[in-house]
Amino acid sequence: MTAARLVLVAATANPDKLAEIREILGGGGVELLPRPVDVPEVEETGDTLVENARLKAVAISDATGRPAVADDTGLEVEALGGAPGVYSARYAGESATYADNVHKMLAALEALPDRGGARRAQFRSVAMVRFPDGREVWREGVVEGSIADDARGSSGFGYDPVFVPDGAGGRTFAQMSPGEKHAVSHRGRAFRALAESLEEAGLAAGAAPA
Ligand code: ITT
Repeated sequence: MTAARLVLVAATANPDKLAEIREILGGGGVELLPRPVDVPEVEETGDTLVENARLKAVAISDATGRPAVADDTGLEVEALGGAPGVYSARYAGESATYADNVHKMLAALEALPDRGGARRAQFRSVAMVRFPDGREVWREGVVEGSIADDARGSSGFGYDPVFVPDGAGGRTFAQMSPGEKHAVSHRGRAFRALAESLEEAGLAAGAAPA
């Protein structure tokens, strides 16, 4: 007998993130539906990744009456006091492009007396499922690394061309295949842990269907 799949509506409006979440969860006990286009953009007014993930998941779950899954992610750079962190999407302004954000980060590090030293940094993701009855399950994923001197590579998105994860031979995420990135990334870790928790709670395939 095949276990029932848990159907989740994606809360992300970022197609690059949606593609990664699909790749990471692919083949498991979760089926992912795209974010409905008629739901207005959610203002990310929280001070933490968990608060912002909750705002996005609640909005989509309330609008659709179905369980929703959200991802909130930040890049924390030690020499910049943890910035851009929760403001990663709008680091260089409300309508900043990925390139604008990368440029601002490299310039901010270059302006420091020792160019930011070892440029230590980490990506942090919170992956959260919210059910229409108010239950929620969330997990966090972190990957440590450093910020490169210059942008390198063309895979991935966002800050990938300047993030060098530890243990990958000095390559940036943008110089790795999607599978290599997901194996060690913040998002890969957060969503694999989330899928495991949903399974353990009997909410996704892998557990006996209700
Ligand atoms: P949603 O809120 O609609 O999901 P968003 O792009 O606003 O989309 P976040 O608030 O989580 O998502 O913003 C995080 C930003 O950090 C994102 O816009 C990218 O610039 C960057 N980012 C997130 N994940 C990344 C990754 O895996 N690699 C590189 N940069 C990433």
